[in-house]
Amino acid sequence: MTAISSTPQWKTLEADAAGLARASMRELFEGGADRFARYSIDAAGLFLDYSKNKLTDEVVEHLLALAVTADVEGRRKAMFAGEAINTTENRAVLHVALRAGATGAYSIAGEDVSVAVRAELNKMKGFCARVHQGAFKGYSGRALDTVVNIGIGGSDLGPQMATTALQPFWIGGRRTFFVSNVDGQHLADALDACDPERTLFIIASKTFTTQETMTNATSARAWFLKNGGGESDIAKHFIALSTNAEAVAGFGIDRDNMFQFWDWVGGRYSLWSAIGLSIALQVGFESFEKLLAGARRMDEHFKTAPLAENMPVMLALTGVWNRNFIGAAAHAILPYDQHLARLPAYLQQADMESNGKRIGADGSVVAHATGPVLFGEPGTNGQHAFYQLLHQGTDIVSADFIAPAISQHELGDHHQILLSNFLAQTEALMRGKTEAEVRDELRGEGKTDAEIDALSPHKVFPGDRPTNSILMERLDPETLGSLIALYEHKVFVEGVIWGINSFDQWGVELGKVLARKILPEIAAAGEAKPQAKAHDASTNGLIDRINAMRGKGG
Ligand code: G6Q
Repeated sequence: MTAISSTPQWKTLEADAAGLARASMRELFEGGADRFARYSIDAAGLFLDYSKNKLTDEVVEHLLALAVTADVEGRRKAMFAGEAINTTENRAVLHVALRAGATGAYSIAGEDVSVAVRAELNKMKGFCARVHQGAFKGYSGRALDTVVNIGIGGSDLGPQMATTALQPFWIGGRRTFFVSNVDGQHLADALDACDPERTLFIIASKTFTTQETMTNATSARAWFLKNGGGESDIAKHFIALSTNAEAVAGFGIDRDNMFQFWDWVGGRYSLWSAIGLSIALQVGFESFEKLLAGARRMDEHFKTAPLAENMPVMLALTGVWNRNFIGAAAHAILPYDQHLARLPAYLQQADMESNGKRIGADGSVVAHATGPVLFGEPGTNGQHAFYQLLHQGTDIVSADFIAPAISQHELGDHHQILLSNFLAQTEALMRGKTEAEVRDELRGEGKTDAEIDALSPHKVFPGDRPTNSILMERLDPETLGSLIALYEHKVFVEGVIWGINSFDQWGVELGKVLARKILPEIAAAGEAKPQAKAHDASTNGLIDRINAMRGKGG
């Protein structure tokens, strides 16, 4: 297989980037009045403006040619056809089937999976109704108004992000806690706020073997038994979301209380499956269905729109352009909506676990950069923290700015202030501020020539920092569904171009194995342990230091 970076299409883009080195985005805007119209897309309730990237028509054309060379269309077809595109695990990648709706039909190796998907959704719907109506009661006969979702990674970040994002749609009087960290403080803090008579524990784990989740689940069960519940009450307070029926039964959870999904649903793509039950319980099943419908709209768009008008494709192409040709090694996710506070963390997993890889699908080391480092915070908080580096740092960082035009809580002029900042930042990042502008401004302030000489370099903004702006009318279940699906497909397209398998995650294994080995070497509080010898000097030294500290704590 020819490495993508050896193709003529890639070389052309390298030449484009070199040719544009001396041009500025300011000039590109001045040179093309219709730049905004040309470089924007309306789809599935979202609006993407990608004009504030250092692109020209030639670059766009060449990026599209690269997408064709990488066979984005063929790979997209293969994904939707249920082919085993996750080659290292020999699995189909069919999260789109989870949101296909009443008539959608998806199959894997000739087997229609939609029937099972719909059956499980119906089971979730029925369960939500019973909980919401108070028919599914706790051991003392009280309704369950509190949920503790115990899961980690894909079994936590998606449901947590979506539940947080949809706070205006929460059913009054209901609460959900998300416990993921094996740090006992995480579980303890949640349990402190829970009444065992009214709490439903959802053990969310695809494999039902994950150390953190099983440790938390076991401790939650012990807490429940210690605080009023009996063994025979477990079925009323513990349910499981998993693909592993045997392990669920082993834990003591009733088969009827297990909601299943399938190995063709990757953990980080699973919020649309039974893993989304915590979302549905908090916002209601109708809103959950709207979330699925929003994603479905984006799926349809992604599946059918020509590459040049395809939002996930064009977003991905800006990603490839900035990463591989402009040199941006980091990408910021900047939602101007407080309820999207967990979106950066969610997308960190979606993007970095999918595309943070150095081995191509053919087993060889790739010759180009792959996924960038993702980070972010809601605006305007980030502006008062790390935006300094975005504007004036030595590295180029690309960014996605995301905002609803109308807030779910229009309070005074808050939202106008928020939006003015949203717009000002991308304008500033694109335009920058030249030395001549700075000197003029300082002269206008009455500064001396010496003061101007000293201060002006610090006040120059180089500009040319690439950004995308993503708008929606309101952040609601549909637009959220659409937004998440947009990023899922964006990550997929980038992975195809980079020639990697976006759907495995072997890089999380080594640390897990070593932690199991080290676990018995950590002293219980007050215990003395022999000197560690099995590791490198640093790890041995740290184990000894920790054990010395813990030895005193008996
Ligand atoms: C996601 C990853 C990973 C996974 C967690 C939890 O794509 O596979 O984040 O979701 O490790 O796994 P379980 O759901 O099996 O507990």
